[in-house]
Amino acid sequence: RPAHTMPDLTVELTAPNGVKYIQPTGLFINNEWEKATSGEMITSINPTDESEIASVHAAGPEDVDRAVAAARKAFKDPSWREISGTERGDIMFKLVELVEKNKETLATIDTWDNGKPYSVALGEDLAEVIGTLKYYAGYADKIHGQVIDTGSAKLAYTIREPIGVCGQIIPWNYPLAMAAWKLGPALACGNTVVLKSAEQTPLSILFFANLIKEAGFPPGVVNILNGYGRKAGAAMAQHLDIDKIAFTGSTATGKEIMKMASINMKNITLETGGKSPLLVFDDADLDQAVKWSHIGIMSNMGQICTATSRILVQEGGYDKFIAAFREHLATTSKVGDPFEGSTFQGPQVTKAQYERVLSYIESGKSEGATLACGGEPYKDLNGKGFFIAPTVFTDVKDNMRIFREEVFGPFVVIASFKTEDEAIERANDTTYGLGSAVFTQDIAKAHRVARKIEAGMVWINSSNDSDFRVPFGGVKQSGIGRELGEAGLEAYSNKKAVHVNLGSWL
Ligand code: TXE
Repeated sequence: RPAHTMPDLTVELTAPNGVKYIQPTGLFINNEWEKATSGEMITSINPTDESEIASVHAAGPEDVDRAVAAARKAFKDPSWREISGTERGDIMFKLVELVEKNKETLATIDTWDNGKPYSVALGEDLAEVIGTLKYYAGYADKIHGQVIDTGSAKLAYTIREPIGVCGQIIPWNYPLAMAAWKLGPALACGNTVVLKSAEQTPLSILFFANLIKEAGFPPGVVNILNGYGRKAGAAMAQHLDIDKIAFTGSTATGKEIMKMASINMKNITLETGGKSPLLVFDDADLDQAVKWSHIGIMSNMGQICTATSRILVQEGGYDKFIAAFREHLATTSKVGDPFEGSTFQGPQVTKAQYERVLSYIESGKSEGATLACGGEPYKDLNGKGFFIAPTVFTDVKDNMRIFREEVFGPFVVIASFKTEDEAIERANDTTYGLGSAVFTQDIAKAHRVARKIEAGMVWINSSNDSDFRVPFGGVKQSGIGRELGEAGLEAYSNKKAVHVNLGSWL
């Protein structure tokens, strides 16, 4: 039954920008809406004014079992398993069309639930969702093996096969975009999926689930669960009938998932935390370095895994950089209601994240770094909401917590360096290795540094300029495996080798 015929599993909502829509609140299993067995609910809070938006069902282990059984059945069913890549692509293109048609509603829900500016939700997140799904829809009929020449007595070839039932656990910073990064390659390769949204932001993906059904995916191919990490997420990571687990979130949780996933040696992709360096050399275009540094840490309220949160500036340009960065921040980083067109920075996603950032501000102050701006909650909207004034600490020492730990807020540390070797050494002196950025006009230096930096991604003269056609992922404790680009397809398919004896008779 469509969600709107099930009054107890939907609620009619009007968002702060006036958009009215029907919000599903159940668990999406087998293309149907279901209640959680335990009756447990999750209430979504609007981070802008701390009001309740809606409550959704919270899956427990029994519900995970049902979703996995649906996904397994769908994986074996000819209606998915035996169709051609072209047909899979057609269903995915239909989904792209439906997302395009509903993008304003989807962006509205993400802004309401997550707090990100509406202009960003629509112009960046939804554009990325559409672009990513379209990119992988186009790949669905181009996934094939190889013939490997092994001499005339033998024919050897490979077949690219889906992995099976994939568990996907996503975070709250880009609710729909993270879902698209994971669903796109999984579905293009012919897998079936149980996806768990983050408990902080369950709403948009539930609306998206209706579009999955409408696009024509057979029942059970995509199942979407709301649920807490320690209950639903852990049940997925330990499930014996899930073949792969893909996770984006904190490094600590990633390690736990890795342990749990070992129970049946699941294929695993992890994209975890970071403390990504951004190096500004004396010969850089200062104006560009300032603007990109700002985008690289202050966009999405600093809740970006690849945020370039450690800025290292060569000593000749250090003071100038700080002055220009502060100036740019003051004129650009307008904090406020995310539905206001001029807002650059909305609230942090939850009270817990807000308090976490404030605790790092305290840590920076007590460790003796210089507070160059911000350093306190931002109070405007009647004193409500999880807003933080964009915060900059300078003269930060490498051993300070704020230099080493991921803060995940509009919070940046700036330090100076003398030589190229020193910059590289300090950039690499971290347990993380996700993003990195280099600003210089010396082309040889740019590429030299890019090679030496221990990170999954390097931006030369930009920051966080990610693209769904290019592989994304980390080294060290920032993750395992790659998403996006062709690498995303590798992560969701196995290569089976077939050896045909053409004449090696015994
Ligand atoms: O992350 P968690 P949290 C970082 C960032 C942030 C910190 C804490 O520094 O401040 O993590 O955020 C599910 N078994 N990032 O607590 O716990 C959970 O339900 C299975 C970086 O929100 O990693 C959610 O769906 N699953 C990051 C997802 O994991 C579990 C994005 C992420 O939650 C689980 C988010 C468990 N035991 C936070 N525990 C990035 N890399 O972009 C939790 N989950």
